[in-house]
Amino acid sequence: MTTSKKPTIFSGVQPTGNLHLGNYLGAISQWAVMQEKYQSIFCIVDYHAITVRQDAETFRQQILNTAKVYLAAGIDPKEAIIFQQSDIKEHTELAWILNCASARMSDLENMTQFKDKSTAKGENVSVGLFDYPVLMAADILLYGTDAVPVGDDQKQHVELARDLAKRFNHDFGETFKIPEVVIRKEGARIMGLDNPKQKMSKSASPANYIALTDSAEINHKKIMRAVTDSGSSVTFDKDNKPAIANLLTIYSLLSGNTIKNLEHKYRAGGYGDFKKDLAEVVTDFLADFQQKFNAISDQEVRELLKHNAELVRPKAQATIEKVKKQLGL
Ligand code: ATP
Ligand code: LTN
Repeated sequence: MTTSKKPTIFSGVQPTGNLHLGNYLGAISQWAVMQEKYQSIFCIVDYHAITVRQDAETFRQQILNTAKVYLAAGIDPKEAIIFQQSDIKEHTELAWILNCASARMSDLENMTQFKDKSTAKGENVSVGLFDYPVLMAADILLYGTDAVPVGDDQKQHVELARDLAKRFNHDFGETFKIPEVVIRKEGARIMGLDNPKQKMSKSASPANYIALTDSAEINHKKIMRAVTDSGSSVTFDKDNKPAIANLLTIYSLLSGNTIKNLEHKYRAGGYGDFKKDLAEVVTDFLADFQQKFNAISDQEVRELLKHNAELVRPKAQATIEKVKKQLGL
């Protein structure tokens, strides 16, 4: 990976819960498009996932399944490097160093995701959940990342990574590249089917999301039951018709049809026909995706992850060496 002249992209998904259409449309599908032009590194961020309690056996399988999702979404293992975060101890090492040298309590107190997630968990919040964005900054900065393709909700975390890198460079000498955030125009924030005011989330109830593993029957039910807006016209209006705007976005991204064309197609039909057709589009997508997912064995994934850890390790080590030197360690 050191020989490539292409700019580097780095991104990751937590191997928890059910990955859903929001993860796919907001992040992973975008990676597949970018992989040709960039030296691409896609991480399974298992250390982030343990900020909340995981069941060990389920977790082990979820880590493998997340790699399978990347592959089924079209990430080419010959073009891109898929690896497991906990295989490279330099991630936690750099996180600690950034904790001490660059991150401030006030930086982290301002993170909206922490505020949301900690409010939801009440008293039972780990220190790791608070520190989560610093580990994310370490992930990004270890590899000299140029760009970070993520969904809209992660923008604030990437901005923190930029700030920490700048602060470190200023205080200890030029060390880190400053990464750019990349957010796609449509699909950056897919909303929940049961509540179009909140993002689709795997931590919500199953009625909120379409999981990439949902059967045709379940998917059909979820879409037919998805909340709609008052009125009956299928028009894209995020402010006044957030539910229909969200369904139109999903339809458009999965079918390749423009939103304008879809509005025209359903101008006379009302919500029923529109939802029925959308359910079919999503079902076709899921069938194809699941066929690819199921064709990949656990063993294949284990070998790929093991091999790829060795590909990324030298760069991570070189960065840590440089950082330690700057600090006198
Ligand atoms: P949760 O679904 O529990 O809120 P999360 O967003 O905290 O999960 P991940 O599942 O690790 O964490 O997110 C992986 C990627 O998917 C990130 O780039 C994130 O921005 C993107 N993503 C997650 N939800 C959505 C969504 N509803 N719309 C668009 N992108 C999303
Ligand atoms: N916090 C991210 C996952 C993540 C990530 C990263 C994304 C961890 N490390 C580095 C991009 C780059 C989330 O989506 N929840």
